[in-house]
Amino acid sequence: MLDENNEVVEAPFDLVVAAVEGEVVTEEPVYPEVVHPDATVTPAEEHTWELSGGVTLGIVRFTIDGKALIVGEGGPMDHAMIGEFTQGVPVAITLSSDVSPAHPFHVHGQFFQIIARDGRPVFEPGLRDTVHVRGTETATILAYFENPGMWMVHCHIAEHGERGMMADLMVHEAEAASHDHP
Ligand SMILES: [Cu+2]
Repeated sequence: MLDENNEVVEAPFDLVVAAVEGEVVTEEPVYPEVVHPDATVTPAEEHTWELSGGVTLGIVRFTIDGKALIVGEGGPMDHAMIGEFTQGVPVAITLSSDVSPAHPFHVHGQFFQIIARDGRPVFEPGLRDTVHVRGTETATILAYFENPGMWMVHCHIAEHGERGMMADLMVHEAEAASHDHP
């Protein structure tokens, strides 16, 4: 330790004894491969899903496009349909939140890139299955819809999903579209 004149003085007792043996090796950290947004992809359609919520008659509801999309007639997993898409046809979807709670919004079975927030292009590389929509912002995703079938979309905060921010979407197989050809 040092005294008031910056002279080294013997400590009255050992504070810490540390020893390093062997050779110090530094390594570059390993990052996963980055998938950059594909600027050549033009979405075939543009959709907006309005995320909102509030208290009505003392009951908290979280909504997409103004509706709590759990229908509930067939049980707790009975959801309304939010959209129909075609396999391999990319679609831009703007998730627009007008209330303060943030929504980590999850799309089952599909991958997408986050291409804009509040309408401004952003660089958030990588394929995602969840986009964090901050309160009172919009986030635009470019979804590739590569996996056909019926898939769930929902806020990943369980309370929000179970109180309405949960729906189904349908991705039709690409073959169905090609039947038009002779
Ligand atoms: Cu949420």
